[in-house]
Amino acid sequence: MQGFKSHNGLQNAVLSYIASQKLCREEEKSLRDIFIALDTNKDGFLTKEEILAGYERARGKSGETQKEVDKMMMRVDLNKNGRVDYNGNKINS
Ligand SMILES: [Ca+2]
Repeated sequence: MQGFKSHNGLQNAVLSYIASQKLCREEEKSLRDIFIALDTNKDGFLTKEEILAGYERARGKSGETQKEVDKMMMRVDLNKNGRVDYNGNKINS
């Protein structure tokens, strides 16, 4: 999975995608690629489980991984529905 090598890269990508809706086309495409790669059931949303699975593919399984994903979801899951919407240009909030 190219572009998905370090968890910092992933976390920054997800957080910056949420934080800024004004990405250039190339940035948006590469972030969407990451989201799409993580969205294993292809429903247009990333659940915590899917993000965690992506982390574990990149880094291996550990308690730390779980904690980091928990933390990240608290920041990106703005409406607390347990998932991140990457369809369209706006994140649900
Ligand atoms: Ca999904």
